[in-house]
This record gives sequence, C-alpha cells and structure tokens, in this order.
Amino acid sequence: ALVTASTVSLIGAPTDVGASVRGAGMGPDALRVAGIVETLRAHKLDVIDRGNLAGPPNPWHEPANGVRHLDEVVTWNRAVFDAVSGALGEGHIPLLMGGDHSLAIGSISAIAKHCRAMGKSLRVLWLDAHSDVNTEAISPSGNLHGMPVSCLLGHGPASLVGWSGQRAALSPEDIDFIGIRSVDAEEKQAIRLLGLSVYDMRHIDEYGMRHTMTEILQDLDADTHLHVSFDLDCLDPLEAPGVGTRVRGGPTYREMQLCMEMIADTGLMGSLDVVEINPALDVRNRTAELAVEFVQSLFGASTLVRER
Ligand code: NNH
Ligand code: MN
Ligand code: MN
Ligand code: MN
Repeated sequence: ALVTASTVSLIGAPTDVGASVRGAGMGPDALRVAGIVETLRAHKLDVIDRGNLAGPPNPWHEPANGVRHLDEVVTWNRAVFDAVSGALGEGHIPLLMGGDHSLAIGSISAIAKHCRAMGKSLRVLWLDAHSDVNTEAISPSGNLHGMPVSCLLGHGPASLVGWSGQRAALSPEDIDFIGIRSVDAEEKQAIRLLGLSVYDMRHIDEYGMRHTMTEILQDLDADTHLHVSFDLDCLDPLEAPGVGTRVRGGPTYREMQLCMEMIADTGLMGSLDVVEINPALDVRNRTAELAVEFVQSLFGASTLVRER
C-alpha cells in the first residue's frame, strides 16, 4: 500500500541547541542539496517546502540544573509545534527536517494532540542508536537531544512537558525503539521502570530486521497514525558518518532499507522527523543523500517495483 494523503510539508528547523556537538543546524539545507524535494516529487507526491523556521542562535553555554540551553530548546520547539500543527491541520504529512533530536518534543506533541482530536491512535517508531530517555536528573551530558522521549512521556523540565494538552503526549506502549546500542547507565533503569519496548541491536542480530519489524508492526490497524522519528545516527557510521554522536555497530544499508520498506507497506505513516544530520562531520553530503533514499523508501518507492 502507498501512503494515501499525498501532500508532504517540509519544515526546516536549523538548530543544534539540544546538542553539544555543533553542526546539526545545517541538516535542512543538506537535505535540500541532496534533492529531497525533487525526489519526493518524482514519486508523485505533492511537496511544499515551507522553508526554515527561525529561532535563537546557539549560546554555547554549559548545562544549568542538568540541562543545556533550556530556553532556546523551548523556543525552537514552540516554532516546530506550531508549524507541524499547521501542516496537520491542512491534511498534510509533516516532514520535520532537523536539527537535533530535541525537536521531536515539539513535533510529536503536535501530532499527539492532532491524533486525539481525530480519534486516532498514535504509534511512534524511534529509529536511533540512542534511546533518548534521559531526564535532567540523570543525563550525563545535560543535552536535551538525549531527553525528548522522557519529555513526551511526561518526565522532564516543566517547560518541555505537557504540550499535547495532557501531561504525557505518549504512553510507554505507544513507542517502539529500533537500532538502539548506546544507553546510559541510569537510562537503562528508566527503560526498565517504564517498560519500554526496545528492539536493540542485540535483538536485530538475533532475530533479523524482518522478524523485528513484523513484531513491531503486527498490531497496527486502519485508525493508527504512524510517526517515524529517524535519527540518522541509527545507521552504522560506516554508512552514515555525518552525525554528531557516532556509535559503531548499527543497521546496514540493506537492513535499514528493509525497515523503511516494511513501514511503507503499512500505508499508515502520517508524519516523519529526519534529524541529527551533521554536514560538518560528513563525507561530501553522503549522510543527507542516504537520508533522502530512506525517506523515499518510507513513502513507498520500492513498492512501485515489486507488487505485494
Ligand atoms: N545518551 C547521550 C546523552 O544523553 C547521547 C544522546 N545523543 C543522541 N541521541 N544523539 O540520539 O547525552
Ligand atoms: Mn536521537
Ligand atoms: Mn542518536
Ligand atoms: Mn509496543
């Protein structure tokens, strides 16, 4: 099945305020240079590039009360929340081009609010090397790009919690993690306490990507809104070197393609984040080019070749 809603709204959020490695702010333009607009149009999707949001510069401060740049992260996320809400209100598929992964707080809060209003259930697929379940109390870095999942579950700095209209935008059973291989010590405890479904690299090694995705996607129904939050550091850094926090041992190109194709087959993807591309650390523009290939697969590019 192909995704039915056919207009994709591209929203650029050029910031790295949630990270401590600089450069992810160049992600949106790297994706444009890699041809994201033309590529999606070639797949018969209507694409509107809404340009880049504006927000505060990176003040480059040390963490305060366990978080770095809280005010700036709040301001950027507010802009993302409004832009994603606007796109959803028009019936479009919002595609957030980050920017660091803290921006998923704004995008997923907007999506959760929309889903509740539409009577849809929301499922989030978190593709990442990291689980991003830190809080200001346990984060070893203070970087908010390591905390978005907690904020969405209702735990985190008060100014980043409750944006969907309920304390928690997501319940633990609404989110599945794929490709995880770097989890901080106290983050592990949080994962266990919350009962999160983490399909880590050990799981993918043992059962394979096909079985893993079959398991994750089995209980979706026609009323599910599927959101994909794609952190490019999920991929093996041999494939995708242009990220700020590389972790060896991720999915290969083919494994990630299969993951994306199986998501596309559901026909349920209603929104997408593409985050953490760092052109300053890339080889040419390889990581953004890869991202465009995977986004294309998420929108069903390969189902056009092979009928199921
Ligand atoms: N877990 C680390 C932290 O919280 C790294 C987070 N970095 C990411 N997350 N890129 O996806 O600081
Ligand atoms: Mn992440
Ligand atoms: Mn990551
Ligand atoms: Mn689940």
